[in-house]
Amino acid sequence: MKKKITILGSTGSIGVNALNVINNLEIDIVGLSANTNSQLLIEQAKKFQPKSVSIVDEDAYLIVKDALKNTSIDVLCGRNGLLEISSRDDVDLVLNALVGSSGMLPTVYGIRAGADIALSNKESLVMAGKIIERERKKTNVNIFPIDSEHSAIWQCLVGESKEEVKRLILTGSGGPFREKKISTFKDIKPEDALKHPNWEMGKKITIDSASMMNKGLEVIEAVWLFEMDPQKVDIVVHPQSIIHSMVEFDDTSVKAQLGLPDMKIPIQYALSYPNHIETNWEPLDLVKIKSLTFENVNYERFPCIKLAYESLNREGTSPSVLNVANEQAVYRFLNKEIGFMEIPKLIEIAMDNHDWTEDPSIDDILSLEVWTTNFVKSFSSKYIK
Ligand code: MN3
Repeated sequence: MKKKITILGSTGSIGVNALNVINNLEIDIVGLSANTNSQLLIEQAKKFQPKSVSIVDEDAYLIVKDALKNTSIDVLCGRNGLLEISSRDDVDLVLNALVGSSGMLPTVYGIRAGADIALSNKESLVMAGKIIERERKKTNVNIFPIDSEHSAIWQCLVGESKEEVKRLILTGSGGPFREKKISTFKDIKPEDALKHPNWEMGKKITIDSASMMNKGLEVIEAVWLFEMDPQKVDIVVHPQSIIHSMVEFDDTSVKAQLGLPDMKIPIQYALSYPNHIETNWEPLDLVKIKSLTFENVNYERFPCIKLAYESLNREGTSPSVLNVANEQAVYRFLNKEIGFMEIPKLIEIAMDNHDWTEDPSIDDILSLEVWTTNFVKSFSSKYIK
């Protein structure tokens, strides 16, 4: 029987890749969602004939509604439309490729509706890891990571016992500023940060890669996905992005997963698990790559990583605030309102000043999201020391 799936964020880079990948697989598209890109959503809807589509932007909704008026496809609108399409009980799997904190609730709703989640939206677990773990166990659904590092760890753990894992080793490319003089970091412009050496990604995640906050968020993601103690999750810088991550076992044996840096591989594995399905993609040629190198993380250069570990240390609401503050600080940086090195400073100030609680509910996290957003948006950069 064909697997029935919904793709949230189908017009973004992960969503588009996912729709390319499913040509290899036995899959039925039940729902598609987009934020503002009406033209691409219309094209995708005509090609894949889902039962429903949703689009957040209201003007874009009118365009999609009109274009699909002679079809049986149901067109939903706004944040409510997105949540409705996330909660359908006739899907086997929801692929969440939304960007940022707004992807958290759709993950929770998908789980509550009994769907497995193929999760590219790492912010879901950073914002609400504990709640998502709890909800997942209640409905007994799976979360399959669509993040190259977590897919690598997942593949390394197949057939292994988690009790024998000594540590997870996340690899990170180090981004475009791995070798840049720290004294010149204050002059970094959005254009500089948007150039990533190995991966093609959206704007938000590209800035997160430049600040290495992306790696920090991935540490938190790994803690929840693999139910691992934060002390057992390490990072090593690996500029070639060929080893996607590793697992070290108690006997010092290390397993790694390798591949060219192409998101199609983790996307397909999340949809085809436990199988590796044949493709015509370019194979990894290690002789051509010649050398793989490794370095320690420089925390002075990348304070965002330290903040991510610190948020895990503080537990409770701290990782949620870290995540939302980072998102808002990144937008302010992209708008040229603050400098690159003010991103971690704003996050730290928000973490220190929020109303901390140990075991927040979804509603607590949502109100904290509003608080943090306003706090970071309105914080005058002249007070950042
Ligand atoms: Mn990643």
